[in-house]
Amino acid sequence: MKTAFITGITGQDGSYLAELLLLKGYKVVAMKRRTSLISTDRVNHLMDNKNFHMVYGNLNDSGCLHRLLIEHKPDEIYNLAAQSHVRVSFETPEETTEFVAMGTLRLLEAFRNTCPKARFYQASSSEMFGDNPEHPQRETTRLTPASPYACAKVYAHNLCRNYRESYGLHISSGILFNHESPRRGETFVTRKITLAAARIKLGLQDKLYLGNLDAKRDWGFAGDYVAAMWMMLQQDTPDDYVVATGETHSVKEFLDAVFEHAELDVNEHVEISERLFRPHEVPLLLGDPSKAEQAMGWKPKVKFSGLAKMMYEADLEFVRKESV
Ligand code: NAP
Ligand code: G4F
Repeated sequence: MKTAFITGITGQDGSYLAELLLLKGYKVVAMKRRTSLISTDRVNHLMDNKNFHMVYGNLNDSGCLHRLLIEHKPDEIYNLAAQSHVRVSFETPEETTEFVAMGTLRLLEAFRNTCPKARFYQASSSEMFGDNPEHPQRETTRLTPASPYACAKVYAHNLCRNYRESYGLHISSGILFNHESPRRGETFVTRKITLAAARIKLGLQDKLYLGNLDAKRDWGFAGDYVAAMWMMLQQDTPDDYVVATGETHSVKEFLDAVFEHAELDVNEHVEISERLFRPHEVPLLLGDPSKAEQAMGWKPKVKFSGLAKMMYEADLEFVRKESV
């Protein structure tokens, strides 16, 4: 039985990845940090699985990372933990850099020193392309990060390549474009829209405040994207891969798709708030996933309108249950 070590288990991707690895017969050792409120909603359904082990740890704590890797001897390490909100990174740049950049460095050092035969996945991001107008973006596109979050991800991405080349380690980075799901954090724009639409539909909310509706993103489904993470670590040779749908849509298009499906009027319920704009915007992300498709046979199954409907329907159900 293979052992996988996952950081960021309480997040969207951690929960889908853990499900996938358990189905594949892995023992999953999942690291969570201590929080004052319970944060395990997305993985509570896995707690009774005898192959799922939740352990406390933090990317801030080198000693703890070394101890965990020595104790559990993973075959695969998936580094998903991050302060992952781009706008928040402008408000907490040091904390974001500490977790995203230095946290990755600490985990890489623990990996190199304790279990160098393991394989390592790094959660890199399309945000690293920033405001580079060249598109579609691929593995070779120049990185021009446009937020403290993206700058920290570029550091971590480069460090992973450097450790791979310097020490011959099996490290792959997935340059994942935006991926969403009913488990997406409530402050990311897709989930903010689907949750608000569900609440408006049920008469529990009237207004939805949004920022820049013109930004375009290449939105896919998180369940599809965690499969690409696993596939990367099954390759004989480590490498970096863009994971995307190859389609881009504006925030306005996502809003319209959800409100149309919900039979709601955008003009009646949506207002623009300057507060929600960013100091520096990434105007357009569009990925070219052809390398992942050719090398690993990876293809996204869920596309834009299916995603919008899936998320709205799940939120309608969620809000109905919450309000009884
Ligand atoms: P998410 O839902 O925000 O989850 C982030 C996870 O990191 C949470 O489990 C969080 O724990 C944990 N974490 C934060 N700081 C930590 C620390 N210091 N020590 C240990 N754990 C810590 O993010 P996601 O959407 O699942 O994304 C997973 C990874 O992919 C992230 O690295 C993100 O930057 C990257 N990424 C995401 C996307 C996307 O569209 N979703 C695209 C490209 C790259 P708490 O629950 O305690 O906060
Ligand atoms: O949903 P978002 O906050 O995601 P963003 O900034 O693209 O970042 C996400 O995807 C990255 C991959 O490209 C990940 F690396 C990162 O961790 C995260 O998962 O914002 C999407 C767009 C932006 O252009 C933003 O300005 O939506 C626009 N937007 C408009 N109104 C809003 C809002 N974003 C948020 N969060 N909230 C709004 O009210």
